[in-house]
Amino acid sequence: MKTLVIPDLHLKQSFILPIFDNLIKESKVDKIVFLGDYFDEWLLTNNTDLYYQEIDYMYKWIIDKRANNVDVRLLLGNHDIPYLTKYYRHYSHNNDKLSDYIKDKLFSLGIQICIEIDNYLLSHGGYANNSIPEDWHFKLLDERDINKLIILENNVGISRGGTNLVGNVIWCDYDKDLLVYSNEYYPKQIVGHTPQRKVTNNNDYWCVDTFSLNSNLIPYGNGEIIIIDDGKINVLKTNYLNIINKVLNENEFI
Ligand SMILES: [Mn+2]
Repeated sequence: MKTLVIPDLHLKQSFILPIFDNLIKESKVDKIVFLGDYFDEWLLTNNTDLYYQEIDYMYKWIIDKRANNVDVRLLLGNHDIPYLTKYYRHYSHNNDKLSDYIKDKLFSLGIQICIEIDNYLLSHGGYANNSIPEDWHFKLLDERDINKLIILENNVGISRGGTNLVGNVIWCDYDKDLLVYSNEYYPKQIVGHTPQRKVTNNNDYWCVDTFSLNSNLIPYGNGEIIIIDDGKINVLKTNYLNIINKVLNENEFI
């Protein structure tokens, strides 16, 4: 079984997702897991139209893949939670109508906190310090989970400006939490959340957040991605840098 893992997109769905179309067909990808953080990009958090455009694009793209028998799963990132709870952060858009729209789309696609694939535990930030996923983390979220999400989002680790010693699954920093406070119960994990120059692996803790931009919208990562192929991780190069540089140079972000 082949699983394509797609990290943090941050409102760049409409030019990143097409990169995978040929790969999915040619490599016969069976499953796709998104690692969360679909929303919010530096300097663009007031651009309401961009939020609608990118969630609509992603929604249609996923429905199309599912129609072609690809099993697509969505995980939840810290940048997605404010649109479910309406507790907005300084980096969120703060429009209730937009939040209702996003929540409807995410719940109808189905979204969860973590998933296990070929003995790898996949989540947005990771489970550090021997923390164990709760049962509800593996299930599709719904309205009844909102209060639990509020608690999860309010418990921030020191690594990301909070007071908890170690970040939880939503906030866990790859370098400062997961690699420092390991997890003997889950020694194989795949996460996004912490921008990387390239796909990074330390003792089978993989961080694949290679699509993130600097605060001045300069690409930080090289756009590599991974496919889990029957338990083996294959790192693949993409033409992400060409595409993102063209978009940025020609100012195609709306
Ligand atoms: Mn992110």
